[in-house]
Amino acid sequence: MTSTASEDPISALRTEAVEQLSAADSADALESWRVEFLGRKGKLTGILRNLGSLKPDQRRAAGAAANRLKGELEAAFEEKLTASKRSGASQPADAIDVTLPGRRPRAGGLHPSTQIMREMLDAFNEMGFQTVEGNEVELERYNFDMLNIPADHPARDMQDTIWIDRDRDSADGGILLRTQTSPMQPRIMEQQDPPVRIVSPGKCFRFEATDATHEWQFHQIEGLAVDEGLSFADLKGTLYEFARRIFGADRKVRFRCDFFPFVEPGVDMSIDWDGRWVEILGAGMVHPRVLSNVGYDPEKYTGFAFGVGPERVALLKYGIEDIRHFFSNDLRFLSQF
Ligand code: FA5
Repeated sequence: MTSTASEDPISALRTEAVEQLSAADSADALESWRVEFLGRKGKLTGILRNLGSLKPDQRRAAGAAANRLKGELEAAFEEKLTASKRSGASQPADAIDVTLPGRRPRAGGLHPSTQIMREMLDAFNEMGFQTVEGNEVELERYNFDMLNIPADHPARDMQDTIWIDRDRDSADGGILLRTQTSPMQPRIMEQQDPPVRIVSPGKCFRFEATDATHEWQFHQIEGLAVDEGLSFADLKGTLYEFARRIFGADRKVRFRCDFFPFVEPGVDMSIDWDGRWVEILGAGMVHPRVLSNVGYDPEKYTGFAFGVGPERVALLKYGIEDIRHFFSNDLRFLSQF
């Protein structure tokens, strides 16, 4: 309803203000209403300012009516504001609703590779192996030459790899992303005299055709023990114990002859996966030439070494069907661990 010509200005303003206040349905609309009617330049203030132009007898009555209207409108505004706050109309859409039941905040977690690596390292640490961190960017000399893999050796082809600087003019050869954690063997032996008993976890990179059990980036844990009188029985005993701790006593384990230029003899170890053998590590007795390369006396010392893949171990332990899940950053996979 709008004002009629016969209404006095105060009654007309009351009618207009009440109508518009009841139509104001948001915090913004309420604020606009307040400015329009009660603000410093608002309509009611305008009426109050004009009182001076009235005759004295009219001025008193009009002043009282205008002040009464001001009180009414302020009270109506406060009431509407409180009601709209209670109903949530004045809250932004993303405000926290304190009436909802509590929800657990989403916490981050350790990557499954990190979890399985920690479990594996714990097992080796308990057997007396000390953890040593290594570097992912490696010199050709440590990744290949010191490990008895000269430039023309076919074993290099199997790990044809990611070079950072291949044709560097240096006695250390080129620089590459390491293809295995085995370069930690000569690095550690150069730094200390026997006895040595270390495990070294870290990432490896290979120019690899990927499939369910092969990724182009993956982790390995290198193990190395060198002392007087170490034999192949020590190697087998250590790896059997490791498998028992990770997979339980009932899981079938298989050793087979394998070739790695830096061990002699060499083996690989596989674990039964529903009737199928899946290789988890390569190992062997440290080659006498590798011992000589770092200045150890191969007549006096012997040692064993192994390189085990944590993602392969996790496949078998948790029944994951494809190794490519590990680095595809899919939360549906990662949040299961
Ligand atoms: C080696 O890398 C040797 N350095 C292991 C070794 C160390 C032998 C010390 C003797 C003495 P191999 O390429 O087989 O070997 O890899 C060892 C393990 O790393 C594999 O059994 C597997 O568990 C893991 N691995 C190798 N390639 C991949 C790959 N592409 N994706 C995922 N895991 C891999």
